[in-house]
Amino acid sequence: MAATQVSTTPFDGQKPGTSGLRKKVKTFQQPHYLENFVQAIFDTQRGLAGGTLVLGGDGRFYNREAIQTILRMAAANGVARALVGQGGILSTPAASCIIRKYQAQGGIILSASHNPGGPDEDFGIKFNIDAGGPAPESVTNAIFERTASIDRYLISDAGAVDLDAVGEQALDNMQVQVLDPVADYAALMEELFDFNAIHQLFNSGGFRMCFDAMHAVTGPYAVEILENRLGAEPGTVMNGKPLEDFGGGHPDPNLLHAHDLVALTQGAAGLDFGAASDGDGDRNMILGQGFFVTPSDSLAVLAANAHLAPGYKQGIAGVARSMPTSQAADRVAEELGVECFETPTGWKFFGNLLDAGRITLCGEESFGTGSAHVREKDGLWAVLFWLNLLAVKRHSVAEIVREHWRRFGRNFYTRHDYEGVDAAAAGELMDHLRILLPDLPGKRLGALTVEYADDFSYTDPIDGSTAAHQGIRVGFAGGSRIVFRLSGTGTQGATLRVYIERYEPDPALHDQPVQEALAPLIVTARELAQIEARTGRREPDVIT
Ligand code: VG1
Ligand code: CO
Repeated sequence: MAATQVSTTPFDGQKPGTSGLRKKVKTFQQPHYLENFVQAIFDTQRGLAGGTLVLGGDGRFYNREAIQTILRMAAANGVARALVGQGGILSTPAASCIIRKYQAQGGIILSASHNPGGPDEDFGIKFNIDAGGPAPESVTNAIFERTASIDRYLISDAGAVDLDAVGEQALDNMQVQVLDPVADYAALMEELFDFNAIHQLFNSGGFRMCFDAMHAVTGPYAVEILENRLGAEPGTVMNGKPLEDFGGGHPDPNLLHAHDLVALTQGAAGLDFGAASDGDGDRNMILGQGFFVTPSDSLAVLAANAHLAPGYKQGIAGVARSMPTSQAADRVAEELGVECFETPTGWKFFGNLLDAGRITLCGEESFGTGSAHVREKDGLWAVLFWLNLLAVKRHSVAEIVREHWRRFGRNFYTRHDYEGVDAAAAGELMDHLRILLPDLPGKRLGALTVEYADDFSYTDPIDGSTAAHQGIRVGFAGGSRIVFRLSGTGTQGATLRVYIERYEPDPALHDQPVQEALAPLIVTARELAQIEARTGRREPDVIT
């Protein structure tokens, strides 16, 4: 068998967004489309030749075909060893864990995360660097530039690898190792959390929980860790079988898309704990009985209680949150006397801070929480962290969060998404806001006075790299904020995200319904951005 060189021509728009290149499956199925992007990775990431590549995906439609193609290209490009998840499966955090553990030179993760899957839905590809995290912008820009001039790719004509047989195989001169996708990850979780305490909680008789894998990648991980190792009742994991189309659902763990799970936690007979993860296993949603923990609060609660989990008993070095994430974690960092960083949206911006030991925990409002144990956000990790807290404290989820609010105050928080908006109109809306910015400080909007207004830009404190135009921030006296940005993960039209936050120190006012507590700010946001006039939308499609 031999490597063949195939002539090709560039495709427009192979620019990775917030988290890799995401397009419709049909786009990826065009001849040479996947190959061009993958070759651009090999052409720019020279360390892969002679090195180790980790490869796996969330099991969505087209995963297996893409993996076979990438393996044949890896062999032709001189990769010495490929580590592949059995069945082509690796959750995003497990891929990060494996890159680090086996000191690979990088990894390719096939996923469109929380976007639906199937022949007419979405597919995605992402490159992770040797530290285990998403490639920084310098790398994704180089890959994108290469896609614009690519004229050939290399591919072996060898036959298919048996993805289901754990063990070693050869593909030309490349060694292919098919790995149990769960084992290394599960071992890492056992190092970080008190499995005995969680086991006892499960055996205490009074604790009932459910984990919704949403027919996505975390099914096998959750069954092994929660049911087999921790002794949760069989059936604790619902929708645990990964399906190519996620059962037709939207594998996004939020109140809208995980409604079956949410229903199980409602009412007096509701479960004590509910949790869910997304398509590729890096997001998490945490629920108590009749209680939803916002991801921003979850980060703050974990930061305040980290010392209760064995992996973090020394305390945390610092914490980081993406800019639109609520400022709840900032208050905890201040009290702990550790650094707090505000980064642009997307996990790639946490990598340098984690590598440098400046932060231990980080998170995003978009159901993402993680730590220095890997370089991706990690859904099951967050679930285990919460279970560890519950096992130690023996309080309910709601009690833990309410106690946190009493101590630190509550950051009321909501995100309103307007999906499938006309892209030109969305761009103009953002331009309109940019024009308003210089005149906003000092102005009264509704009952509040604007303190600052800017288009967020970030300078990485470790390597000095910069990222501009990361979202419009309008901050008010007293700590309230409105943030506007356009999504970088969609595949159709534009998605406008409006993030709204208000700080409330008074415990007597902590129980208001969130949308009510934020109602005046929501009106201000809509008026300021002229959302209805510019998009034709009166109400958002998704509220989280
Ligand atoms: C969204 C979230 C962002 C997250 C990204 C990837 O990006 O807002 O916080 O990092 O998805 O998550 P955007 O650009 O659409 O707002 V995942 O679970 O898709 O890897
Ligand atoms: Co994801």
